[in-house]
Amino acid sequence: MTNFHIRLGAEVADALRDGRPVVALESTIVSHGLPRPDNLRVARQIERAVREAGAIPATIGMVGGELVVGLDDAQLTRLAMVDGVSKLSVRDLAVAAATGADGATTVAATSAVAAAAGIGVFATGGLGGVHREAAQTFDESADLVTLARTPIAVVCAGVKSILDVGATLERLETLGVGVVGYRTRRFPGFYLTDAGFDLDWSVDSPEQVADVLAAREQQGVHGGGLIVANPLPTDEQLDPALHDRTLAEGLARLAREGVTGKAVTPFLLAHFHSATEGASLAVNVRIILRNADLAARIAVAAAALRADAPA
Ligand code: PSU
Ligand code: MN
Repeated sequence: MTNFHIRLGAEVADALRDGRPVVALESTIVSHGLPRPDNLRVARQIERAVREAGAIPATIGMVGGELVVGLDDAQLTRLAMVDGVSKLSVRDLAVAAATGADGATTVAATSAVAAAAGIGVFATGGLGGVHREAAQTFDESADLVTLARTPIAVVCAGVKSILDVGATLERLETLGVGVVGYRTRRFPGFYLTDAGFDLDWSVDSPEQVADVLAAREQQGVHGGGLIVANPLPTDEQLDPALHDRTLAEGLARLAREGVTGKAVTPFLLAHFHSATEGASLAVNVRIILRNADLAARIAVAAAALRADAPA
């Protein structure tokens, strides 16, 4: 293969050409973040949530070396079900294409590819960030540095609670990544409603997020990403005691089994799913569906704003 251009799914290509709302979705949560066979069912549910809120879903991934924006159902099924799907961050995209790999894109890679394809809104569960022990291991997700240079709005429930949340917020500040709470001034903790940190800014509606994006573009001063932090309602979060216990066990197993690098996040997520007997999975699914819905409403508001703007 020598044509390495990004391939747009037909529906996504039409929508982008017509200026209709599109929401990018990542595939790492499907291939590496959720257990089979629930992952495929959930992947389809996420796409449905985007459609129900009026936007076109564009799940991004690599199939046989081809980088696709808007995977079709057969491609989505392949990334969900076959063994040997690589976890692709931004740096892996070209190598994976040249070697004909199947790959799932992380938040970093999905953001970068979506922005390159002209998509401005992305929904996921939780971002990567600074790992505990990062002072020794230097383990900080490429999600952070990539968002610093990528003009996209990412709707998420904060960063995974397996991380050092305070350090992650400090790094986002340093890197110039905007963070707004959706109807909250507390940073969410993924499985938990509140990670224990205040936010400077809160937005109240999809229209207000669309205004932020329009302001960023018109000012032309800062082209980085915007995190829209959308917490779970407290009655839908994982039981905090169960959460803390599971996390402590997971971190101990990580050290005992010597897991490092890009295996850390999938390992801890899998530990949560098995140790909570599915409770964390149910919470994880609710998080993603809520974020997909909000992202779609933001994309709809942004498209309406573009349509109103004087040419
Ligand atoms: N959040 C989830 N599930 C996931 C991930 C995040 O709820 O599977 C994935 C995302 O793709 C994110 C990646 O970009 O984990 C971060 O991995 P790392 O820490 O290796 O950068
Ligand atoms: Mn890492």
